[in-house]
Amino acid sequence: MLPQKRHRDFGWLLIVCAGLLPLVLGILCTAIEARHTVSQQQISTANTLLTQAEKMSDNAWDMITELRQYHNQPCAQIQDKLQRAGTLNPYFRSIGMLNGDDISCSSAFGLAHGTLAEMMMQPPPITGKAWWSVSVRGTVGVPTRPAVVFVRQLPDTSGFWAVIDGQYLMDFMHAIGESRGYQMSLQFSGGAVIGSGPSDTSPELYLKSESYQTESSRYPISVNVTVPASELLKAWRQALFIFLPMAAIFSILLMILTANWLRRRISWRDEIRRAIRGRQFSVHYQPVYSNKFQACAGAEALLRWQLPNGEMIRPDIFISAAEAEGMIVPLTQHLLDLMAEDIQSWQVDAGFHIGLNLAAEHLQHPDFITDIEQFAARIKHKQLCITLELTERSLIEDGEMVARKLRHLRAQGMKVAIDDFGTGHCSLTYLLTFPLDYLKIDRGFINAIEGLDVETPVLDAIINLCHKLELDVLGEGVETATQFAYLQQRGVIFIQGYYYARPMDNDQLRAWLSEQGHKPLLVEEHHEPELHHS
Ligand code: G
Ligand code: G
Ligand code: MN
Repeated sequence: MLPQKRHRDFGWLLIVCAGLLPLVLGILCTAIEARHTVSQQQISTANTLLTQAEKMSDNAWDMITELRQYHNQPCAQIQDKLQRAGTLNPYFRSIGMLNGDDISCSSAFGLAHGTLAEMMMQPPPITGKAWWSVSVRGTVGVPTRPAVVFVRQLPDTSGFWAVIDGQYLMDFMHAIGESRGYQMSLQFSGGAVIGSGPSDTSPELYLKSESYQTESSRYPISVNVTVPASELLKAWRQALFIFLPMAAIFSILLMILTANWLRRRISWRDEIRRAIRGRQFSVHYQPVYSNKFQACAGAEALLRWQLPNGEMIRPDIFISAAEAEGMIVPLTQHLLDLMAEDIQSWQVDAGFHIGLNLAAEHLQHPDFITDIEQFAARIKHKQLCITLELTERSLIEDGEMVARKLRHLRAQGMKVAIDDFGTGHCSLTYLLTFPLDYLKIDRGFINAIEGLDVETPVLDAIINLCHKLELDVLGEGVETATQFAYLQQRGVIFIQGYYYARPMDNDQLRAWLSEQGHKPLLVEEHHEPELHHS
């Protein structure tokens, strides 16, 4: 009972895990998705801002190009025109002319005095270029509001300048970034920072604020957009809000599926246990023909499961279920009990083979030797030859230990056969290292036989291999006279299949043995005999 209980507890854990899986995956995916969405928006916002700043620069340089028509004219003469141009065009704080480092004319102050450095409240950048622009903290007229100064110096000492008010840029940043809480900043030629947005960048949970910086290819403008952690969190929460109901549904579905699956698993175990107790299992036996003795040389035991309502459960289904749920050992032990009971009623010659199928797991089991020895002891007086049928898979897992056990049993006169040969994934080296007596060629290869004179290369190779290794060969699933004759011609000693006899229950077997067991199998030449049911 204890292992069963542990199984159930483990089942609950499995159901909880199944429920958590979609949630955890969902939370991770939405976090990644939110971060991705936010950074896409961030990049597109930065580019929008950059484009706007470039457009303003275009305007400023256009304006400066216009100003060149006033070259060499005295300020008094052009002051009105400057004033009009500076006021009627958008963005400009002021425009004007230079003479050396001095302002020679200004749309705001007329015949102003003072130097360029005084107006922009900082020394002009040393660029070595005739064209330059720089962002500044303020200008003499408006010292507390940032601005961008554009200057064009001519080869003579004169030049032109324009100042764009930073407020336009700040308003623009505000308009495109406020709803998303972005902090944005912009610099011309690494000058003063023109920025907007909250300056709070305190981390939220484990999220950090994310910055994105980009630069113009046409002008010395750089733009920085920072998304505060709180915004990332907000985007994540929004994604979760949409996703979580879906995840919850998945979660519940997966939990129901897992619970169902577990119940089915547990019920297979219980069903098999109950069926053993209720004696629903029985053994059928399929005779094996020997070409050497021209008579039945033995039989293979095949487990059958009939429900109380008469329904049969297919062996491949319940055998693999039993293997998957750790029930194959008790089931095989039960098989040995049933066989020992049946065999008591047999009247067969000494040396009659009785084949039984063993699962890989049973070979690994500590009780394996004892189980087989007890069975052998119970039927000892019948002097049968017990043949252990193993699959290729059983030989791969812990081969050394299995080989030791097989050697031990062979020393007591038992035989070892490889069942379904050619269907497992195997390296063939085990043919040399394991103590073997028979190879049972899988019926797939027998099916490939097309006619007596048509070669069947793989089958022929297997048969030759057996002859070389001095292993006895058995052909499984022989259904037609052609297949039978083909195998007989190539020296296959043992034949098993519907063509010779179907699997039958114990009473039928006894009747069959006494009636037909000693008769040779004659191949009818011209027509395929119909298969007769057992
Ligand atoms: O005739 P049949 O449908 O019985 O066999 C289906 C499969 O079940 C075959 O591969 C056969 O080897 C396997 N099988 C039948 N009886 C037993 C058994 O008692 N033990 C094991 N391990 N396999 C069996
Ligand atoms: O894997 P193993 O050899 O133990 O399987 C024997 C299986 O082959 C059993 O299911 C048995 O009923 C089936 N069997 C035996 N003879 C024939 C046959 O001639 N044709 C077919 N299709 N199955 C057969
Ligand atoms: Mn078999």
